[in-house]
Amino acid sequence: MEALIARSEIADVAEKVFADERLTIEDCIRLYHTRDLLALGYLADYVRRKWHSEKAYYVVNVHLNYSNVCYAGCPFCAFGKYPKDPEAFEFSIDEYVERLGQMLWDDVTEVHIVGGLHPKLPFDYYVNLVRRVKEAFPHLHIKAFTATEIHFFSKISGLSVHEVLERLIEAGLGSLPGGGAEVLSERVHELIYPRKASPKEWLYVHRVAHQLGLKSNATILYGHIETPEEKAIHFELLRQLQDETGGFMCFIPLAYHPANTKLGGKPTTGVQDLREIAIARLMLDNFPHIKSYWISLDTKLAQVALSFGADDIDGTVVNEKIFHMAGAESPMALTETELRRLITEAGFIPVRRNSLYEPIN
Ligand code: V47
Repeated sequence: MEALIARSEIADVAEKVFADERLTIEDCIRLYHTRDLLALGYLADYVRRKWHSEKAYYVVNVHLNYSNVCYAGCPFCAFGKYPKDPEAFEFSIDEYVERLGQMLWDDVTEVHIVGGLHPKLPFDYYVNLVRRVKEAFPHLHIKAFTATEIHFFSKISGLSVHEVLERLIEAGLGSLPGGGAEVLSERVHELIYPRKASPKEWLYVHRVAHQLGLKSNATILYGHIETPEEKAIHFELLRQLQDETGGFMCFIPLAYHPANTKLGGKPTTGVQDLREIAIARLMLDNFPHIKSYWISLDTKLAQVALSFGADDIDGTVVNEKIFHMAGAESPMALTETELRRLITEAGFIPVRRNSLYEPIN
């Protein structure tokens, strides 16, 4: 294979990868244009195996949104609804805890909690939500609120981002999910998520979270109006912050799903999806984990992505709404047995993990 790589149009980038040299923004743009998908995949797999050898991780978790009410109105999103929309919902804290209880079985170790930017709920609602979930289910790790929500809580409460995070941590927050980054570009921000945290604000929340000892994830939403240059800068910004703090655990490329959105457009293709996973693995040389989120890629491609740089396949999930409202045809849940089978059949060793990537027997 290495002889084939030497003849590939990305042979010079390959040399850097084998020499453990950091790729540049220009290298990244080249990788977005190469037709040599197998060479790209081989390089990403090479790096992935250096980090994790044959291991591929999964988590036994559930997702439960507290509300889909959102005033931001981002045109790529089919999940958020204005308050008067017949599909808008919000749970009281009692309802939330009850519903969550119905979804839990003995084995679940994580709940993923996100919502929209709700124009009316006070900051105390979110603190109490975390506190009540932790009191009711002390063994659960609470991965909650994107940096966009944290930034919004700071605006509605008049507290600093630091104070908002301190109060949530005190209530039982365990880590931050990676959503809301979209593409960290001023142009993309202005065009498709102008009412939400800007790239600088999103990065600031993660910086403060890391300073407070909270681990977090990062995402990119690809396949809409963004350019390869913008994605390369997205990686560069994340890589710089990670050099500074070391607080990111995992990066998750999210494929844009256009159904029921104002932005519309076409779904991504398999080649594009594998390219994004592989480039993420090569550019984010200081991120331990790259996730092929099966909800977004569907199970078959998420499995193949394990050979294109991904080492984590996320979890059992249950009750996902953001992608399914935008047309995702992936199942609503997978069992632990199904996750293990996907990983094993792909030639890797399944490792059940907790939310901080510690193996669980
Ligand atoms: O930030 C919204 C994206 C994200 C659409 O940290 C869409 O482990 C595709 O961040 N098509 C939220 N994507 C989901 C998220 C996430 C999911 C799973 C695990 C983790 C983690 C994080 O979903 C949003 C946005 O970028 N999104 N609408 C859409 N139509």
